[in-house]
Amino acid sequence: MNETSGQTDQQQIATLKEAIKSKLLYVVGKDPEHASVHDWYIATALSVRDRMVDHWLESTRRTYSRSEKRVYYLSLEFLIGRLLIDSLSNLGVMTACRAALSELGVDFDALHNAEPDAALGNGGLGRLAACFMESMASVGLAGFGYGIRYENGLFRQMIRDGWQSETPEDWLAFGNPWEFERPEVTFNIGFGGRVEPKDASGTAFEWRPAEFVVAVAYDTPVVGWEGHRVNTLRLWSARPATPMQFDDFNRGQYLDAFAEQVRATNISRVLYPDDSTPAGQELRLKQEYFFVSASLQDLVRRHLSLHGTIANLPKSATIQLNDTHPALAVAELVRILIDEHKLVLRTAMELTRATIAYTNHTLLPEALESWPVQLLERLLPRHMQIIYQINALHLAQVSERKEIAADRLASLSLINENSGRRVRMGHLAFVGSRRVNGVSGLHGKLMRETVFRDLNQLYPDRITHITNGITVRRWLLECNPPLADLICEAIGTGWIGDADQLEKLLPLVQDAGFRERFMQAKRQNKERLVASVGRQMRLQLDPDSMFDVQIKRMHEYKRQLLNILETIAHYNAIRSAPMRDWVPRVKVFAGKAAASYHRAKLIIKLINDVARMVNSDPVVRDKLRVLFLPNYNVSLAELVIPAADLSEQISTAGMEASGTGNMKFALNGALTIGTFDGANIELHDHVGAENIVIFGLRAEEVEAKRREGRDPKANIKAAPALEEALASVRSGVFSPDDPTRFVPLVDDLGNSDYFMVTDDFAAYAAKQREVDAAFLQKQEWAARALTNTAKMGWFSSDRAIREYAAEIWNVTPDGQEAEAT
Ligand code: NBG
Repeated sequence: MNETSGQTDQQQIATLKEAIKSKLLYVVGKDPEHASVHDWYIATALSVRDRMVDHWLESTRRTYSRSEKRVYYLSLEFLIGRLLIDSLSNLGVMTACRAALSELGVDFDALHNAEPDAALGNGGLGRLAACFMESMASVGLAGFGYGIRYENGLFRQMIRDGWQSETPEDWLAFGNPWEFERPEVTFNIGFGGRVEPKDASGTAFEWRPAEFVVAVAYDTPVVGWEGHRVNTLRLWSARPATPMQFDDFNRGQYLDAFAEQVRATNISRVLYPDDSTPAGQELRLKQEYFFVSASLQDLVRRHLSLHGTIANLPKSATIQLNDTHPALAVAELVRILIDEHKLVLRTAMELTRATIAYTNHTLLPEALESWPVQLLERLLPRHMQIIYQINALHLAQVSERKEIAADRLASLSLINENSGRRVRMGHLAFVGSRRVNGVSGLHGKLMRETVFRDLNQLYPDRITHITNGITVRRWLLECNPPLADLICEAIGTGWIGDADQLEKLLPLVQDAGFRERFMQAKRQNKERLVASVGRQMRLQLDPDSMFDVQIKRMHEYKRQLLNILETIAHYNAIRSAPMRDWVPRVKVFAGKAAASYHRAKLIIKLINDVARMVNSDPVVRDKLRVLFLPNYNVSLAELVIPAADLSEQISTAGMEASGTGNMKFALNGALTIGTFDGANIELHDHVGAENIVIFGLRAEEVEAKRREGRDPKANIKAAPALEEALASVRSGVFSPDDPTRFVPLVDDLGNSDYFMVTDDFAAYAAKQREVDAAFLQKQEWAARALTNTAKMGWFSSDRAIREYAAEIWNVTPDGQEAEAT
């Protein structure tokens, strides 16, 4: 008997089969004989979605009837990936669905692969938002996500002759069976225009926008573990306020007729339009305001319909800003409170601050958002006015605090007067929030010491940190069936909803038979990857080799360059003594570089050039393979992570805010080689020093070295293997077709080496050889890997969400307002 449906398994299979057949016939409009795998996928997804709807409506009714406090998660990115397996698994109908499809003669794996990834995000920040949505539903919180329904998500990466090229990703090409369009839920979003006094008093103003765009809602149900709660992810799509210009059309001016339509729909066209041009920048700002305004109008309307007055908004709603992209929410909420609800600034700010909280995800200066005052004045004149008022109030409060030196005013101001006048969005978010959190212990500390040093002195209780987490449903149960089955057999299924129970595996670390089975599961995953690489890249890999993996966005601070240089040094070493007993390794890389990030793209090319040479060299065959897997996305991660033996988390210390890939690998029984950075530190604390390989400079050492001045040339001299590797890259050994291709890369390492590759190289290379030796000790390796899995419960996003609920949102899992902290 199945718990959620009350049906026997056989009944469930029969019902699903009928449902799928009926969807295929009446919704897709095909008969089984002529249906493509894609048709079957749509029919299956629609049948599964039906099963969510009852739970969904029930969850929504509960939220209303119990007046549960809602958590609104505002994020410009949700890196969702596929939803079929997630939904089947959380609804408990995975086995039944497989059986139903098999009875229908449909191959489940092919069907699964027909689902496109919803790639509405760039990397960790967007994936975190997706994990958090799933966890909010799983722990029973009334979470509600708001974002943009981009027609084109993150670009598709192609590797042509070793270079990255980008093409649009059209995940909506065949429709999206998971979403419900809500044509009746629309809001007008204004841009431009003027601000006019409302009356003679000169205190009340009205914004008269010059143009409007319409935001239309699309809802995707997000089902939590065991289907108890289904929350909503509401994504906004942009439509023109007026239909096409009929007159123009009739006069044959077809382009003019649709000009407004194009301008409006561009807002939800692509994720992260290139913002290196003024036009791109304006579009990005429009996207930010578009989704903030639609979301706030929606949530204020919902609140008023239930509570009648705006005064108790913080009792029914809490808004989490995922980075500064939604920071305009502060100005927009204050505007709504002042212009529409007649509050005075001070009260409006208090209410705003009681409602909003902000998560910071990076300290990299180039990623700290700021907008030119001029642009804001033109696009959002009323908001700019309000930002000035918030700033005046804020700075007046600063002046009252005698312990704050007067020369701090400039750095505390919301407006940066230094390089053209710009609004600091991090400051705006900070001033408008009750709590501001970092995403790991180190990151929280560095926030206090660096970007928010002065604001922290002013509001010492505001900054906190909550270490990121990952959902163990997607990142173990669903992506690693061999290991998940083994764990369930050993300790039951409780860990799926309560990841701390993974600790029950600890006694089994001593059990040789269990370790053996644990490594067999790893082996199965490696074989799955080997088969896929064999098919797609025509490269034969040996599953007995150590699979050493670095997959993440391409960025200099993440130091893929350090990894590939060490690979070259290792390659040289093998070539100079080919008969030695080398531990065979497969070096796996994958990741996208921003389209305009030339240096990162050059590093991709270097990896591919090295791969070509190494993989065609008979001397190192069986000892070293290098591959760059194209088009990294959530689905590829789900294939590669379970197959990894070694996880590369090697950022320059102090630069990776947290990392979440690090957690996924460790959960799946890979050992980490990493720096003391971001959540690697907490990983180290949880799994124990003996079960992780740490190397390199610490954050404070990086800081001190940068301050005192460094000599990268001396570092290179002191590390002959690095010197040799660099010399070969520089002289064109890997790029005979263009010998000077990598000269800028090598010269930069000798001159500035901002990311400290040369400082950490020797320590990294030495640790890699220790890892080789450790890998040969199969029993100990298995014990260490298993301990990693067993100790990862704390890194569940359920834990992170509970911490947000308790420390920031003041809400208990049953939706009640907790005692204010
Ligand atoms: C990223 C950090 C990661 C972190 C994720 C999620 C941005 C701006 N930041 O270290 O680089 O894990 O956010 O918090 O994408």
